[in-house]
Amino acid sequence: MTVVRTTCPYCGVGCGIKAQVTGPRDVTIKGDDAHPANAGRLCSKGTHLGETVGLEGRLLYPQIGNEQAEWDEALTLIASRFSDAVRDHGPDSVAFYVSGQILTEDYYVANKLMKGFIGSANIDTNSRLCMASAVAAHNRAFGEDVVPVSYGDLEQAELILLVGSNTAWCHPVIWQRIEAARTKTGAKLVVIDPRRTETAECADLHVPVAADGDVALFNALLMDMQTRGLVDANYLAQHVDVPEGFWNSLSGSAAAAGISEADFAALTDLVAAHPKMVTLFSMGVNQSTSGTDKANAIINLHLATGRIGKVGAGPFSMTGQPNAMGGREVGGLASMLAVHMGFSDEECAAAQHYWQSPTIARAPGLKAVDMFRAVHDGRIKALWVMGTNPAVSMPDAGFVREALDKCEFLVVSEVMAEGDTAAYADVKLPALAWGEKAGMVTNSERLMSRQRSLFDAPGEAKPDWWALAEVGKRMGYRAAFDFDGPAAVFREYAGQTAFRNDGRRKLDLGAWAEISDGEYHEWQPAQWGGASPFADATFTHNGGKAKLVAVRPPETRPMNAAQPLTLNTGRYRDQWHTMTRTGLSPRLSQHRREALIEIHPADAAIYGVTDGGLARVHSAAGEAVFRVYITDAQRRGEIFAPMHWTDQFAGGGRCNRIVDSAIDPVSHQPGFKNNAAAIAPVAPEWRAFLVSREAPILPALLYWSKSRVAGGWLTEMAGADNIDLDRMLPVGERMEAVDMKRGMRRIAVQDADGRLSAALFLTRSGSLPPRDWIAAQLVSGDDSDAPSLLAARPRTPAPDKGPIVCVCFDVGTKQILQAVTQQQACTVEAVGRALNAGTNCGSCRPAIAKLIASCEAEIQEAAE
Ligand SMILES: Nc1nc2c(c(=O)[nH]1)N[C@H]1C(S)=C(S)[C@@H](COP(=O)(O)OP(=O)(O)OC[C@H]3O[C@@H](n4cnc5c(=O)[nH]c(N)nc54)[C@H](O)[C@@H]3O)O[C@H]1N2
Ligand SMILES: Nc1nc2c(c(=O)[nH]1)N[C@H]1C(S)=C(S)[C@@H](COP(=O)(O)OP(=O)(O)OC[C@H]3O[C@@H](n4cnc5c(=O)[nH]c(N)nc54)[C@H](O)[C@@H]3O)O[C@H]1N2
Ligand code: SF4
Ligand SMILES: [Mo]
Repeated sequence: MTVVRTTCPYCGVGCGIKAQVTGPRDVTIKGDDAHPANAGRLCSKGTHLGETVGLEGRLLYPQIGNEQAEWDEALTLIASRFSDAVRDHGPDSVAFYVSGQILTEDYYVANKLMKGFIGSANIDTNSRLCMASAVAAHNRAFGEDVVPVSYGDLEQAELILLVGSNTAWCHPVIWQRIEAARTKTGAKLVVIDPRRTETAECADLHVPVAADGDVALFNALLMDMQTRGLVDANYLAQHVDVPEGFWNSLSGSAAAAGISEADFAALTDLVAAHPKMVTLFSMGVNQSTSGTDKANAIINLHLATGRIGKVGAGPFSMTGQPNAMGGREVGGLASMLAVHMGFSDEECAAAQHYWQSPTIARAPGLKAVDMFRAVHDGRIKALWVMGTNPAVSMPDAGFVREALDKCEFLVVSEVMAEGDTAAYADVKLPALAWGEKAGMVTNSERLMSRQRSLFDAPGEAKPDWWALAEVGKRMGYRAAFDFDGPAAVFREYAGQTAFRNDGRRKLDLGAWAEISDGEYHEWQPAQWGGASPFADATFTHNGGKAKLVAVRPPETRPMNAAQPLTLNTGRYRDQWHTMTRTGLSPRLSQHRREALIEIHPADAAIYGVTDGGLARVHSAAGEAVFRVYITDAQRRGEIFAPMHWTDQFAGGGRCNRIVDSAIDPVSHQPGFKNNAAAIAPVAPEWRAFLVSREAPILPALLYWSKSRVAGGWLTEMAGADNIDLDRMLPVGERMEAVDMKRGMRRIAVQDADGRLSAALFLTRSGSLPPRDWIAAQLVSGDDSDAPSLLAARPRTPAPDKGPIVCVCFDVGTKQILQAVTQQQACTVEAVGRALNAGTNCGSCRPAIAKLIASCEAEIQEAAE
């Protein structure tokens, strides 16, 4: 059995994996202890990758219309449609919309084809929704998109600020490194987030900033540092350009940031006392109509206090996707040309010369939101979407769907056959998925690692770079796209970063421009720019100085009586984006089975929504239906919805139905986290759930949401009218129990072998039984004679675990609370010893800590 060293396909932490292939589509996953990013650690998503490598639902053959086609036919069609559009309407009539989840080689070929050979810069990526504000801020401050720090700095810092980041859920291995460092060094942790997330629960200080209060907050911090005499005048004089009137223009305050004076004082005291400070930030900063200014406000604070380029200090924008950084390097954003070059005559000439290309893009292209507007109004005739699901993930997704529908020619490169975006495709191309494809990714700290293949290509799936290169050849550019493998693409890319660079840009991979196929195969993780690219305090701007950027707090959104709430959106611990992969895993589906709308108890009372009930949220963009979760972790007046659910998993729970497409004026990144919205209860006539071996085909309903369980599906439903639910049930032997008084119906269906194939529980006014035991009967079955099933009561009752917290060992809330209160397991470690919970991937450790904290009173009592 071979062990392959590869990299996790999820987040930008970029953890190394040791994958032991145990069968044709089976793999055992372990963290790679030799990988510098994670030293053996993995979170829940990485740990359970093995559950997502099956071929269920995969797109395995090219399709034209919905008919299977030959690759040659599909590629020739794409080349001719793109060529026709360029001939008839010019290069800007076509576009690529790609992803931080494709590999560096894929990205390089896409960028080269669009900018050098088609001659347009209409290539943008989902990184526009993710990192664009950080990129723009880096360019404004440093003159180049360079992350100034490394993970190692977290272990050296005295103070870590997390801004707009739910690190414990979204960058869990960075989180684990922070937690380990805090234990060792006593470093302080501050979380600046409107919500009291699990990350915030663990902090020394939680600053519940108001939506988009960050510029006001960081400006106020900088003013406070100036008052205290903590601005580093020497560093500024030697290494930073300070614009005229900068200090007088600064405005901001605790009140403007929406926080108390006490919280502000606590924060400034910490910042003043600890020069070794790292500020990590992600989507709460970037995804905002003031995102670029927020990032610059953070960078200003670091530059002005000289807290950059030194061990344990610097601003640190985390990347979301595994190769968001690789995409930024090759230049896959419409706002860059290539390899950190912009569109000056000199840079255009350099790129054209290096590519020996017939043409070159001379100005920035359309950025995501504008690109779909151009598709909608017919300016874009042909669009190629690769590795992203814009029908779900773009703001105002209803508009984006109209655009996709209208698009004259839409190509979608996918790994899944059915998807919200793929539904609109004229041509679908089957891509290699993680575990099959091979190439390079760059993580948040500029560390380049290899993804390596574990399995043979299934069906006719091919690498994305190959499909792009084949289209390039068929458009007439045979020599320029004649690559014999990813190593050849990588060499050409590395060469471009060095071409006419002469030390002007930090991104220089010239040392790898000639590596052999063998060396590429054996590649060990390597960091470009070194651990601290600004250690010498020279920046990329002409003259070598960084720049402070004068930024003002944004205007607050005018109060709107019809939509009085602020809608914030984001992520769950165990789901990845649009769920095309994590949604396949029964274990990962346990953490949050449905999309919840989180709301403060006082607001819930005002708007009449109840915990566990349903609510409709509406905004100017549209409406969506969610399960209600009442929690005082929300600020008053703010609600939170997850971004993950698609039309494949829920009817109406897609949050970008209700997020509008307002963008940051500098980066053009959408402000996903601050929308005006309203909420109202939904009162269904009936509620039901279905446990089934096969995915059900659902009629139109007021609400439905399905999730994976071992051996099948669990579907929650609610409706207004009488609907013939029986049609959803498979054929087989049926048992039924009806309780007219409570309007309860229970039906179980067994197959010919007497195994449960489906169970439906419906009620009009009563409550529904717990789902877990019933769902478990799809696989265990030994306990499930018809009467106990219909009574929803096992013959040998097992204790109710409560909602599952630890998905690795199936440990629930109730078990943990019991261990805490009855076995005095009062630390996360003690709970681990008692129940194993939290001892594998560690993703649930913050949740366990929170449960322990919730028992504090009882623990005290017991101790007395
Ligand atoms: N489990 C999981 N992990 C992931 C992903 C996933 O889908 N699932 N996706 C990956 C990707 S691509 C990305 S981009 C990252 C994102 O990682 P994060 O940025 O950590 O994730 P989000 O949940 O989008 O948003 C973070 C926080 O920003 C807060 N926020 C909202 N508005 C504001 C504001 O005005 N100011 C401040 N200071 N905070 C605010 C939200 O309340 C939220 O808790 O995660 C990566 N990792
Ligand atoms: N409301 C709201 N919306 C958001 C966000 C938010 O916080 N709130 N966050 C935004 C952010 S930061 C991001 S990064 C985006 C993410 O949004 P998307 O990029 O749309 O999400 P994914 O589900 O990761 O989409 C990847 C698609 O590519 C397919 N795929 C996987 N591997 C491959 C491959 O190797 N090749 C090809 N060709 N296809 C592949 C998958 O099946 C899937 O359909 O969402 C954005 N949208
Ligand atoms: S933190 Fe988790 S999701 Fe991110 S790379 Fe590591 S294992 Fe993968
Ligand atoms: Mo992202």
